[in-house]
Amino acid sequence: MKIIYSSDHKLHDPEWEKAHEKRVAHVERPERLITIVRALKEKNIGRLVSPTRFPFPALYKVHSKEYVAFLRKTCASLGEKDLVYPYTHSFDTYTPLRKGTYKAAKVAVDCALTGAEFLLNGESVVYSLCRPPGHHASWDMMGGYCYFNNAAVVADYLSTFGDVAILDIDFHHGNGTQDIFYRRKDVLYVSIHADPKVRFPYTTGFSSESGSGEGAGFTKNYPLPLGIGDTQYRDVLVRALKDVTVFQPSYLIVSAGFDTFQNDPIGGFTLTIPFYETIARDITALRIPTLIVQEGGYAVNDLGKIAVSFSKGLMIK
Ligand code: Q9C
Ligand code: ZN
Repeated sequence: MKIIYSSDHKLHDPEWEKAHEKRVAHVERPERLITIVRALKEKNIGRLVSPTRFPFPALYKVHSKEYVAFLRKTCASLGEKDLVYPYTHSFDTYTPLRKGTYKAAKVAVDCALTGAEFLLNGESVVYSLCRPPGHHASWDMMGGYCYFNNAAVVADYLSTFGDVAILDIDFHHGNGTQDIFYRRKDVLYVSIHADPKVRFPYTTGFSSESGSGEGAGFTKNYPLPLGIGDTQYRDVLVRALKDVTVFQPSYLIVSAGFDTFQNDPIGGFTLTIPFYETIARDITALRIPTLIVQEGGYAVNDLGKIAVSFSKGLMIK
């Protein structure tokens, strides 16, 4: 299995975020991917491949040129130590810009697109280690630690070759991805996440949101109460995978967040490490060419083990 990775993600280090007017350590740290890559190497899992640089048109299908330019220019204007929370193009106070953020975010998109290229060339499962994550970013808004929506860019790109399903298993609802495809019937969005009444992003991800216009019925939300464990999660996963099967997509993109893990510092489900292998097996059992796109997951001490477990389930002959 090919694993797409670039160390350029380290250019984005959010360092701190605001919580009740105090500065607290930011959880979306470079150590997340460093740990995952180290563990995969140690266990000899997969083959690391560097992303190639893609031209901008694919990005401009999902994000406005004005937003992309705003990110590029704002980051370029910053000094090495600066950290700013912009007051336009942002919907929360968790998603800061640093000098290297734009470059890291662009490389994350390239990691996803490079993975897609391998699918088009006949690979069955590819794992793109994207960082920063993407599923909260919409047309011209950053938020939830996300700047460019890696999964959405790659879904739109692949949709020119056939129908695409996105399965989002991050702990949080992917409001950005949902928004981008809400009116489309050629990209199915299915998400399993924490009840938005109690967890970020709070205003989207309710089961009543199911798409509109031509896209009516092509968005499916499965919000779950906090405390959910392996068994209950799997029941819902099976239902969500059924939605994917019925849609019969040519490609499947998985927004894979590991913040569903029991010890995640900002999560609230109780999934165990071995269960990630089961999730991956259930996904690959569909036999649809599949791109895994890394989203959240903040239990830095266990992320390596989680990624190893998940990857074991991805490896099909
Ligand atoms: N101060 C992803 O998992 N809320 N984003 C955190 C803690 C924001 C998570 C509140 C959570 C965003 C990609
Ligand atoms: Zn998340």
